Amino acid sequence: MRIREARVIVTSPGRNFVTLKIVTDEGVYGIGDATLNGREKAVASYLEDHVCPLLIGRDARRIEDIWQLLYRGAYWRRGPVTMRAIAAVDVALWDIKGKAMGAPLYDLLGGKSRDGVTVYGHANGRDIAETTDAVARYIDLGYHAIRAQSGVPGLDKPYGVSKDKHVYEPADAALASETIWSTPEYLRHTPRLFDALRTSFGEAPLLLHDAHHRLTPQEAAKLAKSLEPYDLFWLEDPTPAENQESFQLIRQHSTTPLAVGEVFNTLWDCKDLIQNQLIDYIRATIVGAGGITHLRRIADFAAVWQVRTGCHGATDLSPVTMGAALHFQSWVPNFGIQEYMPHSAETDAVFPHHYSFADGMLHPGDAPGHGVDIDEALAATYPYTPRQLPIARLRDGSMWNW
Ligand code: CS2
Ligand code: MG
Repeated sequence: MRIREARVIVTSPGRNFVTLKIVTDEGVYGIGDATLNGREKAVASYLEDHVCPLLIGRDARRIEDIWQLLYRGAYWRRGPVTMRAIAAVDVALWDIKGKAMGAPLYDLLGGKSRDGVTVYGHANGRDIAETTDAVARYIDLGYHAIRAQSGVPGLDKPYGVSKDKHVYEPADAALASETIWSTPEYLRHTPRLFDALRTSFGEAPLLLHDAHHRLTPQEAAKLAKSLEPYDLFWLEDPTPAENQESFQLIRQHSTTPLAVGEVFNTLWDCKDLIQNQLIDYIRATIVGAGGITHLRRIADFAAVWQVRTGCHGATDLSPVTMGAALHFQSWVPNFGIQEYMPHSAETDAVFPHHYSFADGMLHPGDAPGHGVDIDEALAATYPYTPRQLPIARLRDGSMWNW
């Protein structure tokens, strides 16, 4: 089974997505997601100009060898662009293998380890009252786990709060829009949010929160400690994780579970965090971390220290990634949870899929491969629209972490 064609499809049904389609000489095709929010064209070019020509004529069954070719052969290893390009090829080849063998991906990985993939939804509001109402809505929808983000008094355009009560879409302008951040207000406000949520909903709901890289290690330790009475399922991205050692300070002061990794692209980004037991959940994704082939290595490494998966699943990861992730999360023994921000109806129409939501869980379906397709004709009606993520500055103008 040889690779006859590999082409990149850039489409923007409400937001930009980059998809790779690989077609074999036997007519079987597979698709992979290569979307990098705010830098989509970089990955599209990396694939079109440097990777696709390398694939033509190769045996589509040799997934591992092609992964090693693209990783070692680039010489310039790692990074979000390279690893997303490799991920797209990897997932497309796993999709082809599943279709050729008439097997859903989870069966190729080792079969299902659970009946469904527990997900968490995104509740947000401009203030505590609106956020409380949003959490109530998610509970009514059957979610057992809910991420809560609210506006912070005195801060404009807070992270994670949608403008119009629809799904939060951060990439909101052709060039990075500016937001102002101030940590003291946030550190005072956040415990009040979770105090109000526990008062309203009791101990049962699994509550999560994303600090989105905004704190220093000491501030993160302070927040994690202040949230202990509210028994969070996890505190996410408490501090930037380039310096993996910095998580020791948080661990010394709090037992609030920590989750990191949506910006990671290889095992090397999280090796120390995992082996020093500095985190509880690893959020690396199939699209961000080199595909199924590499994320499986990260998950198996994490299992040694009982770190569980908590894959990122925002709307800027396409339905192709969600489909593949649900097969992966159905199999992986050290499963933690899966983030789920439903895509828009126009996105779902471009990417028809077999996965479905019921009783707080997503189910991958049993179609061969990952069960997601792309309607190329419909995709072509949504041309690329330049969009970038916001940036954050402190009130004195200093650049900060968005
Ligand atoms: C967030 C993301 O879902 C999350 O946990 O961190 O929404 C993140 O802001 C976006 O994926 C960035 O593109
Ligand atoms: Mg996050």
